[in-house]
Amino acid sequence: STRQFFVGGNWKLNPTSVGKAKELVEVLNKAELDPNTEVVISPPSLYLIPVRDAVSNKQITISAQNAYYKENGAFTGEISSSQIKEAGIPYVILGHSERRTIFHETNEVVALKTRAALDAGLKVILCIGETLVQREGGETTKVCEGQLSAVVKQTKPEDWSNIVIAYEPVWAIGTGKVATTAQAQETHVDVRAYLSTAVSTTVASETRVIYGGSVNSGNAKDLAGQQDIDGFLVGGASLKPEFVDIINARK
Ligand code: G2H
Repeated sequence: STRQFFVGGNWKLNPTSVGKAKELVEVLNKAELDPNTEVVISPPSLYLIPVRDAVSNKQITISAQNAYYKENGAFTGEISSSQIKEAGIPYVILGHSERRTIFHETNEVVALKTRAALDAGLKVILCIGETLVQREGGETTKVCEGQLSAVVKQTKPEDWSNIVIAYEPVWAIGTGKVATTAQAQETHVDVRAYLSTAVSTTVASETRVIYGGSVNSGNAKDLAGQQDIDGFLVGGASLKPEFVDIINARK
């Protein structure tokens, strides 16, 4: 396919100092990265600018982990997509399951945030995924489609060239329980089938659908070999040297 392999490092609320954040960047600056992989690292908001400045390898770009849907105003504690864009940060992660669960973000809020980010000129890593109860209840497709359809309502087909979908089954996040390659591939096919009917066949074939949830250097190659898995969103392992092996999973 023509879809460029994409590996994102979602640092979440880590590390605990800007010095440690720069050390993580240093490892990547010195590493030999597959030139065909798009690499995006996502530090906490406070470290976005120092991390941006510490990156010397042009292959690596930066992502915020969240952004509010208003540009400015009385929204204590928030940062906006236009501020992120202005700071030279090209990406934002939206709809991560931790945002949805811990911070009660609905599909509609995630869709408004996606609209605002695209309007500000950011590219979006849009996270979707089902819980264990939902998977066991046979609701995986329905849940993912509901999360996507809220975004479809806020977007036009041309917006999707600036969206990367991260399929992250909630039961596989930080639990060490990775989805089997077959389970991941199957859901990625379903996501594409949905995009094909809800948006267009072009968007379905050109949008990158990446997998997230306990990806590590041990399982990355097998997952990366699947036809519809276009890369990864990596949490825990993005804080370790093995992140380089995940970036190089197709090498
Ligand atoms: C899923 C993933 C990164 P981890 O949240 O978005 O985290 O790889 O630690 O499961």
